[in-house]
Amino acid sequence: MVERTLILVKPDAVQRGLTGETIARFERRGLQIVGLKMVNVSSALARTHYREHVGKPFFKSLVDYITSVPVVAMVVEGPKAIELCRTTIGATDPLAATPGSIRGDFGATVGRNLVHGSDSARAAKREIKLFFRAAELHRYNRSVTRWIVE
Ligand code: ABT
Ligand code: MG
Repeated sequence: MVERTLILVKPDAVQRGLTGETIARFERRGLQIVGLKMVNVSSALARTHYREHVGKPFFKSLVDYITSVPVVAMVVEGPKAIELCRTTIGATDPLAATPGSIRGDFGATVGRNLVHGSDSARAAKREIKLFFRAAELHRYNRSVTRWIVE
């Protein structure tokens, strides 16, 4: 089943120069990037995006963090992309994340965990809409992925 999911390269990853590395992990996994841009996350967008965490003790620092500097937002497509991306990203707490995952290789604390990936089909649909207009998403064209010798 081909799915789309929202990935955010969070402020700490952007500032540490891990944008390319992060994008490469998804590309090399065999997934396609169908939307990509840098976004200054407003406080309103942060609150909507993380609405399930409203009221939790870490909510304010979460909003401060995600709005601190621009993030790189992308929509990634592929078979079971939602679960595949979550596995590629690793567990929420980098301490528990498997080495080989992004958080397992580059992360240290849950409050600076580098990457976001939608956690369900419902969340993916909602979050993609928050960050991208339909016209900003592209259909992947398999006919241009191989050399054509004329
Ligand atoms: P996201 O991909 O950012 O949604 O992380 P993930 O889905 O792996 O984890 P969840 B549970 O959604 O956490 C959202 C953000 O809240 C931060 N957080 C979470 C804390 O700072 N302390 C906590 O105890 C928990 C549970 C980490 C997540 N990301 N950020 N930034
Ligand atoms: Mg989450």
